[in-house]
Amino acid sequence: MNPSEQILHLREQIAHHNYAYYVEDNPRISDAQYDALYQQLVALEQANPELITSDSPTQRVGDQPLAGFVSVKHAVPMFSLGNAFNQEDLENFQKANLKLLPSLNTTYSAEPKMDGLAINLRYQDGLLTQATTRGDGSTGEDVTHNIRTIQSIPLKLSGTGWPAVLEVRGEVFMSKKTFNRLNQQQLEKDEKAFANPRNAAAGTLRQLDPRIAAKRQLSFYVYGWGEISDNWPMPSRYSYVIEQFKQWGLPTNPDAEVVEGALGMQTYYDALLLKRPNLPYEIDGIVYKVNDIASHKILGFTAKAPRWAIARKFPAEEVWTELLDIEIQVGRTGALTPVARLKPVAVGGVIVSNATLHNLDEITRKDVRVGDTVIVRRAGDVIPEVVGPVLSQRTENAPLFEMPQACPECDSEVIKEHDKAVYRCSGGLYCPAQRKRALQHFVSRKAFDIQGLGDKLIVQLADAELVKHPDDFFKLTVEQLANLERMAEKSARNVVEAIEQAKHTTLARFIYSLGIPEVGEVTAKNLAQHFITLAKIESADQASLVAVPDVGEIVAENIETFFKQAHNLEVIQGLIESGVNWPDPETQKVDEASPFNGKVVVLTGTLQQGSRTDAKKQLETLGAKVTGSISAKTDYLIAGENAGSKLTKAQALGVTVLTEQQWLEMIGTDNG
Ligand code: 9MJ
Repeated sequence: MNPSEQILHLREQIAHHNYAYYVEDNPRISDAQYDALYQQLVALEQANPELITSDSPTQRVGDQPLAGFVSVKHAVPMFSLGNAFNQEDLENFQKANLKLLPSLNTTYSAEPKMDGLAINLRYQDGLLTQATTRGDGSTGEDVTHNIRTIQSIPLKLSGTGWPAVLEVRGEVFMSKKTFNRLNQQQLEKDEKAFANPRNAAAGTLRQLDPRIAAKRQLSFYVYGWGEISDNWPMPSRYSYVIEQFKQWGLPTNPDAEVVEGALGMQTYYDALLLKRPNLPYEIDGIVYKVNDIASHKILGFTAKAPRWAIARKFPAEEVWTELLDIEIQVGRTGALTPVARLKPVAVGGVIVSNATLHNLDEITRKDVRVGDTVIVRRAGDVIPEVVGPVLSQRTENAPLFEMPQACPECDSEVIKEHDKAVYRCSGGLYCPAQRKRALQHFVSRKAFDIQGLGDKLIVQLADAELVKHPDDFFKLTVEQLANLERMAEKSARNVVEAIEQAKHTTLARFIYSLGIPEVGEVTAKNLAQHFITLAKIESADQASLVAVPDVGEIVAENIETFFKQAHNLEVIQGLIESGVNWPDPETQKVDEASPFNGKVVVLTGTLQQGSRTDAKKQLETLGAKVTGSISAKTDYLIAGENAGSKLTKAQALGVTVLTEQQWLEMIGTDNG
């Protein structure tokens, strides 16, 4: 053999042993023998550098990091899958398909749903030329340099008969074993551990330097395809196509099976759920695909996903851990929220160490006690929750949880609101926790919207007693800010500048920023629109407050109480003296200019945006007279859904009929 033939022979042998080792998990030679083959190849290539080609196993790992990632548009979009959560969903999936295609062959490919990243591999004339991430489905990123380091992915297809262009798709993932080893190493290096194998795989593909990916040892299983040359005679079944890919050296999932009908799907599910803990990789469900490919074309796609495939998700994962403590958090309005401090535990792909327990009723209902072993559940991206205690593990005399009688932050008396599960600290703005939350609320996006004043900085300012009340923000100097830890002079300047800018606001934002209990953004807007001036809101009584849309008796009481407190009035005074301002009501008398001022209006049908009572209040605010029946004097009928006889009558009398949408557009609140 000449060197060229020798090199080709060695590459084939190495590819063959790679497959045996990485895909079949069944090596035929020892590591030392493999290394000898590899070194022989390296030596031959060094002696004959003109014979080095990109598909050589010596060329998997480039030695130069990339400068950046390049976006690539997919030749065929990469779709996602619809979800099923139970057997009934699967039966409906099959029923819907049978309805569209009564002759459907209900044989399915059932495959574990790998929890990794979808990748498109492009082979041209059998050589791997490009690997791209899914991205948003139409455009992904070129990660060829990292994908080439995955030993189980052939750089060159084996066998014969592949189409000139072949794009295969599948999942790049990290095995549980590799993941645990990687995290061990991360911790030894004092670096952050990855929350789950999926994040570890994603983090690896995001590396610009392929030498990192090479060390991390990712895996790959093929489960689909993208662009394929037209002249390739595609087999008639999905499972045959996957089998063909396997013949060409692409790794396929050994746990996939062909199953029959809804019953077959269920049997596979039951079996895989039992196998799940012992699988070498993480999965989050099962994918079922109609096996007959001709049917794929007939069934087609919905707006989001193919009709011929569906992902059945596994139920939320539950784990046991220890409830170390129940701590109390104090909110902006003084509400005390019990929070479970848990012994950190991995569940549903994240490490959980806290979970809200909501309130005392919830704790009593679940009967969780400090020291209990508790069940923690996390479904999908949902916030983790404590399901309840494992009673068999409870130690004797586990203490019942009680709400504190004094605020843990300021020692003020705790008051239980009648008829409600809420316990509140009575300290008001004397309580440092409430004060910090109130200050955070004051600068938040929908209130004064002061950029650069983050939660942490506010805690620093409050602890240093530089800001006690909202008006103190406007007295801050660059020097004061720059003296705080982790605060550079330039940032300090920017913050002061942002505070100065924020002085120009609107009455609605101003009201919202005060943090009156249960007065949110919408109520604040309604109050501003109804009363026009702050002075009128401050002096409003119950009766005039409940005339405002959205304002019921409780909210009216909260507002009245708030403006009776001397310390609140002092803060408002302070704000105004600091230069806080909003446009003069004289120049914004939208009411009189409103198209409803002086008009007679009737409401009918069901409104989507709120009750008819609220709409009536709002119309009255705009100067309209709202009546109950249609007459020749009626100017407008606002007709919601299912409008009946009033609509007919209005049409007969030639009264202008507005849809809810038209009405909202006229008053300029159609998009909130
Ligand atoms: C996973 N994640 O294992 C698909 N998948 O098919 C399998 N994903 C898929 N198939 C079409 N086994 C789109 C996604």
